[in-house]
Order: sequence, then C-alpha cells, then structure tokens
Amino acid sequence: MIGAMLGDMIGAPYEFDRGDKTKNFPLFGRGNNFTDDSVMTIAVAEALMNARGKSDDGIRAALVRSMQKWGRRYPDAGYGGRFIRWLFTENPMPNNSFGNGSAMRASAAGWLFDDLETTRHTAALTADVSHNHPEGIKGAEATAAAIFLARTGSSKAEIKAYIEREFGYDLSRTCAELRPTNRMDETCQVTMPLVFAAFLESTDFEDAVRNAVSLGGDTDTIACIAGSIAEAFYGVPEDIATEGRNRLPADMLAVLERFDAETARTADSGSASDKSRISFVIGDITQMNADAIVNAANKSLLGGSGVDGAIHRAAGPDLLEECRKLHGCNTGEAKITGGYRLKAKYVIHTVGPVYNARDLQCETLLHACYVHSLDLAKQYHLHSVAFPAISTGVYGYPKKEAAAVALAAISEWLSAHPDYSMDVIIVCYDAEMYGVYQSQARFE
Ligand code: AR6
Repeated sequence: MIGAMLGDMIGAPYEFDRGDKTKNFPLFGRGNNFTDDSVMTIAVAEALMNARGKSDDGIRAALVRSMQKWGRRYPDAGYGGRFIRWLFTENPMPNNSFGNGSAMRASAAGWLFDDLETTRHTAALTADVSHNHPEGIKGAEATAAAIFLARTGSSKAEIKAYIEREFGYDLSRTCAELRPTNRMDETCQVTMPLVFAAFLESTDFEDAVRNAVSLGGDTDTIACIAGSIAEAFYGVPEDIATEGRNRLPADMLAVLERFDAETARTADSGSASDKSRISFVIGDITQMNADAIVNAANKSLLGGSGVDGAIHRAAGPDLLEECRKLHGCNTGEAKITGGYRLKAKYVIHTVGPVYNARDLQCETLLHACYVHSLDLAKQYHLHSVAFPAISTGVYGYPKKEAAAVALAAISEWLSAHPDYSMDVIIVCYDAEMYGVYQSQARFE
C-alpha cells in the first residue's frame, strides 16, 4: 500500500499540468507531500481491516465512517468539491461520481483478500459509497484486481489481458502515444489507461512511477494507482519506502504499519523474487537492472551493430577483451562474460540464425538461443535475465514469428524448471515490437 502513497507524493508537484512530461526529475524534494490520495488510501485500509468478516452493509458503514474521520482530520489535502461536501455531510449518499478518487483509494482491497472475487467485490463496495457510477466502480475494481494478480504472480501480459477483457479499457496505447495529448482529467475512464501504460512499460517500481508522472495531467493520482500496482508486481526498494514513510504523519503511519502486519507483507516483498515469469518492456537493454542481459551477437563475439554494438559501447572495452578469449560461438549456443560498466552483472552472448524462409533449421536455432541462454543463467545462479528480440534486426527474422518462437522457448524452459525462480524480461526496442509480443503472448 505504501506504493500508492509514494506515487501520490512523487507525482504531487506536477499535478495540473505543472510538469515537463519528462521521466527525468528528482524523486523527492520539498514539494513531495501526501495529498487526498494518501489520506483516502489510509481511510479505506483502516475501514477494510476493521470491517473484515462483516456484511456488505457493515463494510459500507465502516468505509463512510473512516473516510469522514480521515477526511475531516486532513481537510486541506486537495479533495474535489463534490467529495468535500460528501465528507462533511451526515449520512452522505453516493453521488454517481466517476472521478478517479475511487481508483486511487482502493489499493488495500487488492492486498487483503485471498481470492479475486472477494477482492473485486470489496473494491466495488469501496467505490459504491460515493463513486457509484459504473465507471467509478470499474476504476476501483480494476485497481484492486491488478494488485491481486500482480502479487500472486501473474505476468504483465496476463494482467493486461484480464483488465482489457473484464473492464473494457483500451490498453493498446503506449506512454509515448498517450503523453502528447494528455491533460488534467480526473475521470476513471481517462486515468486508468494511463495508469496501465505506465505500469506495463515499466522496468521496476521507480520506473513505473516515473512513467506515470511523465504522462502529465493528474500526475499524483496516475502515479498513485500505477505505484500501487507496481508495488504488488515488483516490491518497493527500501530507500524509497523510507522516504515515503518519513513524509507521513504518525497517525497515518500507524495504519500503514498495522496494514503491513495484517497482510504480513513488507514493502519489498512483491512476488517478483520468488516467482518465475515473463514480462515485456519497451526500452534499451543496456539500461536494464537484471542479473544478466542477453546480447544478440555474431559468431565472432567481437561486436557488431544493433544491440551488440550498444552493449559493447555501454559495457566498455573490457567486454571486448573478455570476448576475445572465448574464441567465438556457434549459432544457437551461448557464452557468458562479465557486464563491466553495465548495470547487469553478466552478459550472455548468443548467436541467432540469419533468417532464411526455406531453412527449417532457423526456428530450431532461434529456440535454442533462448534455451541455452537460460541454461547458462541458471548455471551461474542468476534469477533475472533480459532478452532482446534476437535475430529480428540485421539477421532479418520476421518479428511475429520470432516473438512466437521466443515465447514458446522461454515458457517451455520455465515449465521445465518449476523449482527455479527466473524473472525473464523481454526488452522491446520500440512500441511496434512491444505490440507484436503482446499479441503473441495472448496465444501462449
Ligand atoms: N536494446 C534493446 N533492443 C535493441 C537495442 C537495444 N539497445 N538495439 C537494437 N535492438 P540486431 P540480430 C533490437 O540487429 O538481428 C549485430 O551486428 C532491434 O530493434 O541487434 O540478432 C551482431 O553483431 C531488434 O529488434 O540483432 C550480429 O552480426 C533486435 O534488437 C547481428 O547484428 C535485434 O537486432 C545480429 O543480428
């Protein structure tokens, strides 16, 4: 739940289109204070903990009581006009709102329950007491469902498919496509696709929040919801969580601590560390924070263009020195070196096939690249590996076919090693490749 509040604080200074729509900004400074998103997140969490096991009406009553208590305690946190009236009205009625306030406060529902049905039902109740428009309810349910799926080991492709299918949001647009036209808009309908773009393209918790803020508009709320999902998927680095906790008053902190104790999860205990999965990001593989990145090399292993050139440039000349000692590599096989100046500790060099439609060996060899790279990673006790789309550049393998082979090879490898946790990240250099993988993943 801290992920939601961190997103709120990190996004707060840029709300109302005050930012430059960039990912390059200081995470914490003087303006990073909590707002209504955090206050209501705490209020909902406290209500759901207090009302555990009660009837729907009991849960509704607890929600109203708690939101009014916390809202009145922090009246200047930045609520919308209608909601402020709701907070100060005795026995308030729902007001058919589809504001994104229902989604930003729902994260506790994603953590507290053991099945998806109860998670969604309870999230719907958290919205229903004030934001009972179908879009308001959908926003809360989608947030909690995504958190539930992320923390129980679903892949990004699975989360995306579920959210699109169940809630009908169009999640096909990337951050780059959404960013230019996005403006301040506090509706669930506009906010949720932005949230999911920020999360689905991210490489870690911080990157998800940076993506969200870079979209502009209602930055604290987009980052709050994206942060809540990213926490469940990746966990939150302890230094970032500490910055957030230091900015919360003692009464809110006490609820957060109770919540962490009741869910028996600490901030950095997302499912990533103990679950194998495949995820997709758009980005430059040289920037990946994985244990190893995979290089689409040639048989000489002495560097080249494309991703090979980028990796050698980023790693520095020592990589080439080590590569010289390997005496090349056959197509479909893999060899490992240090990562030198890269964030990744190792580089696994594999040689993809040069595509030839008439040569049936191509598919076998491409499949082998993925399998041998993962075998090598396991041999070195590595648990996260980032792959580029091997052979789809200079070597001319059609993207769709290559993505299908890659996904099949990786899935087969993960199934064959059920006791070994391996986080496989497929790094797509552009949105087109990302789209190809997303559509192929649906057939898996
Ligand atoms: N991060 C992630 N992906 C990238 C990056 C990057 N920095 N740069 C390119 N890609 P290619 P291949 C994508 O040509 O087809 C070299 O000269 C790119 O968009 O790098 O296996 C070697 O030395 C494409 O989707 O590799 C070999 O001679 C994918 O990476 C030959 O090219 C692979 O494109 C290997 O050809």
